[in-house]
Amino acid sequence: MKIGIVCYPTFGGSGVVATELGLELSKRGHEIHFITYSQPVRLELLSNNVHYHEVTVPEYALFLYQPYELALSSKLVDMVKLHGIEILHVHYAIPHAYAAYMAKKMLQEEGIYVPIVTTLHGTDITLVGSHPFYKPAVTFSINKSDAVTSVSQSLKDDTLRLFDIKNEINVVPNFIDLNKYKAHFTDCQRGMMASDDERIITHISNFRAVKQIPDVIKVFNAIQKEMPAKLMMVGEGPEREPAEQLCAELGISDKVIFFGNSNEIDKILCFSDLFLLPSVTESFGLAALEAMASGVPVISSNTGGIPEVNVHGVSGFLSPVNDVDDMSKNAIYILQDAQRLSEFKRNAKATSERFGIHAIVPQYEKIYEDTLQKCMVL
Ligand code: GMT
Repeated sequence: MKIGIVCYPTFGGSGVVATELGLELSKRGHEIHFITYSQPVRLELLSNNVHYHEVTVPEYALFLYQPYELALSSKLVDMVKLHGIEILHVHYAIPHAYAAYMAKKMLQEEGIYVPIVTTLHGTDITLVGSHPFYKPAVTFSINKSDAVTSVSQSLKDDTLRLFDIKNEINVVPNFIDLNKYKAHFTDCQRGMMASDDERIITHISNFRAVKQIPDVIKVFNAIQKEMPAKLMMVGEGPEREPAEQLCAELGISDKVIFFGNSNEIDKILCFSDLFLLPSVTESFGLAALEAMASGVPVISSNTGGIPEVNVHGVSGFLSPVNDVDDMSKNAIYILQDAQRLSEFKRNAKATSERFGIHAIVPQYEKIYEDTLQKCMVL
């Protein structure tokens, strides 16, 4: 199949899922066309089967807001015609599903029919999409998609609760390439980050308010009072500066390393002992899954889709949002006993194996085939 993939190319779960999906589909013989405003961060190699088409928005001083949706719709029309793209898979409803619907309508005028698969990733529903300013357009775009998927049962339930949805929603969870997480970092650079007796705690996110960054710091603060420990903070975003400030106030700055964005999270995870994800809401928690695949247990909130990934008492522990005391207690329980820590590490890895790329990507392929079939009949 010739598949067009639209996504946000920056660091963030939806772009990562879209990119890894495209790359795996290309290995399975499909021709993939990424259409977005810059090359996705995890898309390193382009090939015969993997193409990238940049959407550019010409600046015009009259416009207070430059019309990205318009540029994207036009680019989709041009690329579908030029490359014979058969199906468009858009990740994140806003504004991608909306722009794709406009492209589909323009193409129909020329006798070309391209079905749209929309994948809902989380904040496009729970935080942004349900805002009254966007809700009618998001509802419309979901209902006009030819197939809709969500990354967890919890996100599906939220979508049906928040919007008036007529379409069926298929749950297709986030996935990981388990081969990438085979412990092959013989040069695992733990020694550069911490001494042998220190536990290494890690958090990876885009440092938005929804990630509840202060709770990461507070849980770590409680841990380091009980045992020698270091905290690795990976990512960039508006909450980074206040987080550095909080570390200074607590007098733990020397124990916290802020890395910024990184393309080498597998290397950081390979020397981590525990992962913290205390988010206010989280449709799935790809970062937690990536940690688990590296054999890192997870202390998380029990919100959204996280309980579908992190199994309480097995791969880590779940606590109510903001319950720093419970999260700290659970973290210390895992970390203070070496044998228990090893067991949680093994369990985390085993739990992640349910989400292997080879089990999940065929589910998307089936959705594409069914959608094309259904649209041919219509
Ligand atoms: O977590 C973020 O802020 C990034 C966001 C995104 O849209 O890129 O991630 C969402 O999609 C991921 C991939 O499906 C999910 O694993 C994340 O849980 C989800 N984030 C939230 O729901 C907050």
